[in-house]
Amino acid sequence: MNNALPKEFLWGGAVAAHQVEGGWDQGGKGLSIVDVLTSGAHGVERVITDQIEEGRRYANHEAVDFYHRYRDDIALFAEMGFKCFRTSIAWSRIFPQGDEAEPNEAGLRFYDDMFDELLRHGIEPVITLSHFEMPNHLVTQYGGWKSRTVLDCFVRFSEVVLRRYQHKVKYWMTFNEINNQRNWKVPLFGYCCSGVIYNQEPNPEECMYQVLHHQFVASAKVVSLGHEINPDLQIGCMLAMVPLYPYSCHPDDVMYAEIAMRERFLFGDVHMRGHYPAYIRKEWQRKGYQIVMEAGDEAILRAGCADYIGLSYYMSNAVRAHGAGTGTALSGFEGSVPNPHVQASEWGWQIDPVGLRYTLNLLYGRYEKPLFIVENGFGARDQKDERGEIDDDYRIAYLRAHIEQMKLAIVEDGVDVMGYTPWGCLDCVSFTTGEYSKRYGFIHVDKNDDGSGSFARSKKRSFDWYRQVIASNGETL
Ligand code: P53
Repeated sequence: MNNALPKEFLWGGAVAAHQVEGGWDQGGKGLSIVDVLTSGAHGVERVITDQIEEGRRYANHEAVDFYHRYRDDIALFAEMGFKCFRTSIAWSRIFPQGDEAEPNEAGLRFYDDMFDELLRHGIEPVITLSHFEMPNHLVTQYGGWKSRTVLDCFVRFSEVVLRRYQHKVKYWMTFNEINNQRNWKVPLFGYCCSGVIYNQEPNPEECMYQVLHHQFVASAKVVSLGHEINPDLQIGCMLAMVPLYPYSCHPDDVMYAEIAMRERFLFGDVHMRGHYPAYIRKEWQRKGYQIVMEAGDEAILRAGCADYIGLSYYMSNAVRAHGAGTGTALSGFEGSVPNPHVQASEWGWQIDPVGLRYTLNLLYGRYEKPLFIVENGFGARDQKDERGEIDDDYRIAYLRAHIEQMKLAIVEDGVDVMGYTPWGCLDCVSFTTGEYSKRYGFIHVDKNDDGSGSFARSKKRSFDWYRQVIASNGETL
């Protein structure tokens, strides 16, 4: 049996524009929805402030200053041997308000230069079109993705960047973790996915499905358009894959978990099969939801199936049919209960490497399309030792265990995995909490929650470890 990973396997790292770039008001960039989102902490919610308020902290304004430092950062990625680098394009750099007829040339040039720098080092850019941000104007003026106008604006934005970068960027994804907003009770998720705070709507769940319909149609349009522009482009969807296990072998738990998993599969089903599955039509009927669709939408969905599934995997959750009610916000599912067989991080994320192999098999079995692990990683508080170094063995242990399981999925189960890009390869601003202190990187950034710090970069112990992993194509773990 061949135990080696394919030689073209895409090792790399992942971030998102708003979590690293900073330069929030530079190069003609418009105000983005994340520019009015305050810093929080574990247990302290981030606040959506409509406009920038004095005396509040907004970590995304500066983030880790990648906007000015990307050349040095990319040199470090190259030193680790990255084959690819995943980031996103900030929509508000290209269309500051979102509804202009013409794009902002300075914004386009920034990404041209950054992509050129990657390519010069032989690093393939992997680009998400929408990663938890949009021009704020599209929210104040149109109500975010509730509006069909925003769909058109997004397609225009996508067309501009697909055309402009078609010879520099081959791998694209439409909406980052589109399924997070299924958890509509947490305001942050709907806000960042779509610019909509669902629990302020008269019927939050119905509204969420309407918004999703707009995004599914937008995604399918962009896939078709991208293939027209250049048939070589690979355009994927992107799902947050937190598998929901049955808490026990009680048939009710097993059936409960099956139904719970529809909160994940719905998204894969529409993106990859090009139509709404039977269970969701039944749910809409049962609840009396009227999802407005235009003539032609179904044909658009059918024609625009995504080429691959990008996925994040950090944790698994367990669900229980009876006597639950301790649901955690992250799983988003009412019946979720702590899994006694796994341990959780300080932020309550349950660590489960086998769950990655399980997830890859689940997705590959259902869709038989290539998978790309575009996020995986361990958020932790790193401490410098007396020599000023960070010995992040816990992060190495987490990544090693997950890579081992990924290899089993590829080598033993035959799952087609295109690549692996650990999240936050460069320390960045946490999405859920807006902290600097929840760190994922191989590269440390000297920046703290109170705003102090020089932005200086330094290598953690995991830096050399990951370099070896890549150099050996996953043999030396
Ligand atoms: P932070 C939940 C479950 C899995 C992934 O998160 C998730 C979430 C939260 O929505 O989000 C992804 O920084 C997301 C990134 C984010 C990363 O996880 O809160 O795509 O933007 O930074 C890690 O620790």
